[in-house]
Amino acid sequence: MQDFAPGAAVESRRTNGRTLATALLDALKDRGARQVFGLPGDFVLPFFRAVQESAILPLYTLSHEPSVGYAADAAARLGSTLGVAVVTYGAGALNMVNAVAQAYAEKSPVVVISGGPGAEEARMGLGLHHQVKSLNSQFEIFREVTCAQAILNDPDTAPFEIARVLDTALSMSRPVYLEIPRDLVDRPCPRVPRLALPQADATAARACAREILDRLRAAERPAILIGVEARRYGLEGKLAALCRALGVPVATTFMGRGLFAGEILPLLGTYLGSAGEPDVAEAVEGADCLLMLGVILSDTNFGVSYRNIDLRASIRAFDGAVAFSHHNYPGILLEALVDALAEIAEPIGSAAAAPSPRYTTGLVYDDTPLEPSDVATALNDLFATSGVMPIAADVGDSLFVGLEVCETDLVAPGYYASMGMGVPAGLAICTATGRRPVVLVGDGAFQMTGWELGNCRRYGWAPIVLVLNNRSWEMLRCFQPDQPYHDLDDWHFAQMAVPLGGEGVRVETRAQLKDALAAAYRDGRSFQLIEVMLPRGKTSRSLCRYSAAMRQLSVLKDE
Ligand code: TPP
Repeated sequence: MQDFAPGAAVESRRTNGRTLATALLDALKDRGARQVFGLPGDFVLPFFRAVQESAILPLYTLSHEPSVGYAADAAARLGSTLGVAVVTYGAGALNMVNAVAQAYAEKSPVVVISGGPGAEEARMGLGLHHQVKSLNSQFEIFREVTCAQAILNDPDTAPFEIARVLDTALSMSRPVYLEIPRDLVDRPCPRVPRLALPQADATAARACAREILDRLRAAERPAILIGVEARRYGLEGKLAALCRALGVPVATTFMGRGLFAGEILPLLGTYLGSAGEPDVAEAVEGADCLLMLGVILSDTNFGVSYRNIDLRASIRAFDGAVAFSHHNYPGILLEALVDALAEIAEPIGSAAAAPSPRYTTGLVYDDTPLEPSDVATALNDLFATSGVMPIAADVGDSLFVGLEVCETDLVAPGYYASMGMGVPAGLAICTATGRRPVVLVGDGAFQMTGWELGNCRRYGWAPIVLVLNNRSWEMLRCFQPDQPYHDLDDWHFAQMAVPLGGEGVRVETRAQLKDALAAAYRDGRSFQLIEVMLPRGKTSRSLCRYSAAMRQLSVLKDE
């Protein structure tokens, strides 16, 4: 938990008509939140009314709480800022735990706001509807998946509590939890203060930067690997400049895919170990000094190759600390380190701004039945003529098809890997960026949250949604072949599009896919669902390589 200096609050005691709800909404907006996603219930109705009537932040309701959490998470990732998810007590909030857990694991600052029982009803001594074990059960559950929490049961202390919790979310880039008793929502409340955050220790950051530069200079084959903290803290521009100044080859992690779209730097591509491009693997694994900036040490980032990376020869800056050999520098935020490195950066290598990696283009217009990688080729063709679009990819082969599409903004849960994020993240792209996204989602994941497309018409959203329908949980079949329980039925998703307010078409050949994509691109009036029919037992080239590499690992050898 963040350690704030007591008494550092610069606080006005006057309420000026401000209520607990509007004080919270103003504080969210001041700290960068741009919208609220939610699903109401009786414990949170007073807060919903306040959100609507105050119009401080626009409100978007969705149909199921997991989607609310995923959308808030995606908005946070896209804007390098707070995402907001508002839900009711118990049935609502607990329905969102998995999405918040994912945001925690992947360092996304989602603010969970839950309504809660009022003071009077808490004193009744009766079990309240939506209560689990005690009235605090929900708080305790969220304590595990958030980095700061508060129940705002005292309007006098609420401003400080809100500031403490929201500023912790921003500085740690992890989710937080706020519960508002429903009878306190409209109570007068002073403005939420700006707290004096602990200052980064610039001297320590400079000392650390000097040591890092010495090590990079002494190395024969230095390399830089960059992960998601670069986006979470809005550092892509600074990092691109630093890498250009150093002239050291750079790769992004699997999770960091989509970083630096549009930036100029010596970027080799995405590091995927033995499942990825050999030149990227060689640069990262062959480095005698690997500088890892903002990288989560996860199996998806390194699992297919960890035996090849010498962590002793690496420098790891993550979660506010820097570690290498037996040295540890605590309390150094990534931005402070990047700034300190930029002050002293000098050319170490001669790696120049690399031309973008090549991606497959030129899908032949014919009657050949489709395979998964054809989807990426068709998108590359579309983007080459019409400009790139942001992508939201779900878990399954969609994630790997996304890796075969040229560099563009990508939202995908590459570590915790919960299915169901694709469509809600696509909707978040629509509202958070105003850009039209492409959603890549398998039929299994679409069965979970695809219905959220029914909310597009109300808000004027028009994503292009590619449902990769192989009538199968195909990714699991890669790890465990020949089991009938991986089979799914054919749900004919395209036929559901019109009643949901969009357009749908089912495609089976390359020519049909090309035509459907062109038509979907032209028609931005409503969501466009393209149901891409794919054979069971066939995955993208990237997933083939990844699953082959994973199968080498002992955990999967027996399957
Ligand atoms: N439940 C959740 C919420 N997340 C998960 N990752 C899983 C289960 C395990 N899982 C990983 S991939 C997968 C499953 C069930 C299958 C995905 O199927 P689909 O969306 O059809 O995509 P495909 O694998 O066919 O490309």
